[in-house]
Amino acid sequence: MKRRLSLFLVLWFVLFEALSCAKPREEQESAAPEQSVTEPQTQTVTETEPVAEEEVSETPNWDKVAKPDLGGVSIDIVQCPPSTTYYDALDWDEITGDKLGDAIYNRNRYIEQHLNMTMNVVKENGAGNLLSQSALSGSGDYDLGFDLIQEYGAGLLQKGLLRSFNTIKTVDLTNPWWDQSALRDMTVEGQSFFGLMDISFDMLESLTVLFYNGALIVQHQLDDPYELFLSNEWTIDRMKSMMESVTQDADGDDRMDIKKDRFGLAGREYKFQPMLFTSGVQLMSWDDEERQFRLNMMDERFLTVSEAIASIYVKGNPNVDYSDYNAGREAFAEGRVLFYSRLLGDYNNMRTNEDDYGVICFPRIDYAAQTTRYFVQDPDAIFLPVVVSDDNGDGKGDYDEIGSFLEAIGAYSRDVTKNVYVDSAVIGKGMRDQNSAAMVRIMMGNLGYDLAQTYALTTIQQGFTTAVTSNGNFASTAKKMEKQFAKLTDKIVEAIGEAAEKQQAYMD
Ligand SMILES: [Ca+2]
Ligand SMILES: [Ca+2]
Repeated sequence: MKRRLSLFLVLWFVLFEALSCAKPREEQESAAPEQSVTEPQTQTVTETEPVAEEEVSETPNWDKVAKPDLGGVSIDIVQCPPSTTYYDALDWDEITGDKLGDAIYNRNRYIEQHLNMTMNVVKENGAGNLLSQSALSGSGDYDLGFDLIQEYGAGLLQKGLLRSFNTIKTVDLTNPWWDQSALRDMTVEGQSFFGLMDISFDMLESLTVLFYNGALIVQHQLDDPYELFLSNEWTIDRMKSMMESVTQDADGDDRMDIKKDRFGLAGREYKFQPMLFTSGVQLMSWDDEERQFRLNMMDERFLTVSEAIASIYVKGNPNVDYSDYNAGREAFAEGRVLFYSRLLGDYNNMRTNEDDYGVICFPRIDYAAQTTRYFVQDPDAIFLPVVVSDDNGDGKGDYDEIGSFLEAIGAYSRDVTKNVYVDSAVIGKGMRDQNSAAMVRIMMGNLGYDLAQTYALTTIQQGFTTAVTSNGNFASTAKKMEKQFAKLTDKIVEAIGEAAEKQQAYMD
């Protein structure tokens, strides 16, 4: 059984990879006529005929997903009021002329019509708390919540208020619209409490990236970062030497000031996670065989990577300033920063930049790692509470209906809405060149999530960050934290065990 399941997973990964590497639609269209001219028609027909219907469909996922009549239920989702700078809204009240906003609005109405249901998105501050109250009181006001994972995920789980998505029989988590990277990184004891899927684009908006200044690259005759990436030379050392050649005490007062001088790197440091992920290591992981969390800080490769990270981020390095994010953004806008570390969604704030800029992933320590991932910083997740409403009055919470809704909207978003996000929101407005667009697509195909963040293990995160900034001894820091790590993670394993037991009762 287990082997068969993993074979399915492998197949899905292959399919997922194939989909995410697919050429943009324009290229496919322009290639098609040429082919029909040069190839004999008969050959084309015999080769494609059996699956022709499926291949021409622009909505292959939507075509095959179940679209049951949900009998008029209302699925009530609580989320925080949408950010003004990030695309995290699950719904809008009306058509406004914004391409992505309208695509989301139209998607939702389409799903409502096809499934005979209402999608009711309630936008309130503290959505995670409201979901908590709804489940605790048993009112079932909200069928789903959508909020920041670090702020609410572990809290809701430890209060026993979350139900794993794999307990819903209408949900199939191997479907590609469920982020397979998130499932791989965050599934513990076979339970998946955090919904990262193609209903929102917040995990893409929350992808950590480096924006780079194109003019400085030219002026200082530096290599193009994307070319380095393509030739497997985009390493932490390479980035470091580029940073060094740009840094300058512009006003000559012998001190570096983010408001005046020129820097190799500025922006947010994200607890130094991005380069761990690109280098194929993680602060902590779940060990399925031992059934416990592991702190990886003493592993040899983790130490090597951490020391390389510290060589950039250690306090006092004149090439770097991450003390003031806003000043860093201004310095980048003014052309005084080579690399600016921020979330992908921050392209919205950069349209007034003087110089041309591009997007590149964080570099890695070397190209030995086969498991490069691109770190997603504290995304919004979908939470499924242990109490939901029973709109159709069959005496059972409407879990099956919620599951069918999520599957349908995920399938449709993957086929239609996600393309609008990538093509018009990210690439059409923000990314100034094709290389950046290609880079973004590569990153989106392999996201990475941190368990210390997911379970809000702030003291563990803090221990690591202090070791980095002080260029401290990682092994001795890890040794000191071991006991606390065991204590904290035992509580999580216990909470997951209790949640699993509780939901077993619902399923019987
Ligand atoms: Ca200065
Ligand atoms: Ca019901």
